[in-house]
Amino acid sequence: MTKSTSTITILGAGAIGQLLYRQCSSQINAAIDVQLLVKQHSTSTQTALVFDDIEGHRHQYNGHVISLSDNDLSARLASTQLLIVCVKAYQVNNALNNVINALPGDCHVLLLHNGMGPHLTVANILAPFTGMGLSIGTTSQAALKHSQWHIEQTGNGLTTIGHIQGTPIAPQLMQLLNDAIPALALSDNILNALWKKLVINCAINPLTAIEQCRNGQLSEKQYQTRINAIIEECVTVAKADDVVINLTEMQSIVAKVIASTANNYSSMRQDIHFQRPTEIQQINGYVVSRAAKHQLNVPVNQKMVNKIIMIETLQHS
Ligand code: KPL
Repeated sequence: MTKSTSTITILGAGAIGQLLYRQCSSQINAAIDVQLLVKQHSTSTQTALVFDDIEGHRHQYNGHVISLSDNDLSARLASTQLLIVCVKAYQVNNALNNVINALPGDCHVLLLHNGMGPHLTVANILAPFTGMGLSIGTTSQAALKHSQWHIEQTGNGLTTIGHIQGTPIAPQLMQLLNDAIPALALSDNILNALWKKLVINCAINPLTAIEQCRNGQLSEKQYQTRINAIIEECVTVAKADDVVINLTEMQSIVAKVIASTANNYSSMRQDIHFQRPTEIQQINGYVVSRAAKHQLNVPVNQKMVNKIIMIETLQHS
């Protein structure tokens, strides 16, 4: 790694973590560097990575990967001014707790994961670290992980970031993110953007996981009643949470995402297929828990949660 004054550390080497690493590392300069932080990694920090871009071109390059189990973690993180958390939604709290004491006191944390919920607890984790700021983001970029260090970008899309608390992301780091991530937008109403992405995930993810199908199959007529019911329930709960989303607009967005990602497998379909834990609690489960808070009934979202939990339980029994 070249000598630099600031480092962006990306926590989590899933498909989106590696995609952001690729995008940010193509913009590094003498003042800003980027590294990937993973749970376990060999002592070697230069790792051979493969990135297939959306036009089908393959890029092989060396990436800077460090491990949470590194004895010298604090030194490795000493210049981290921005930590981008790209782990699964249910791993966010643990991942952050594991790293927080090794981060500099003025580091900014950006959460970028599917689903909702962790922002409610992360604000508490960060509370004692008064110099640390928090932002949340959501991305519609899509990538597929073929093997540990080989990803393929499968979709372009908007990435939206919103500042939640504390000092905002430093301007030079924001500039790098802007140059690195195509279609990056700043939002002063990030909860609205997160809810919209949540509704998309609520409608697509559990059904494709239950059916073990590609997203495109959901355009068939047999799914429309369930998809519409899921969306309607979500919009009602969002409203009770003071987030206004237009029902017709949301139905058309979901239909567009199904069409534009027709060939993709959703992340939950993949999780069930590979017998990994899913993010159901942070997707339809979040809607169910917010509905309970407002004494609303969301039977179709509840059914999705029950079915996915049943499949996960059967897989692990
Ligand atoms: O975000 C996604 C996911 O798979 O989690 C969608 C938008 C459904 C694309 O597959």
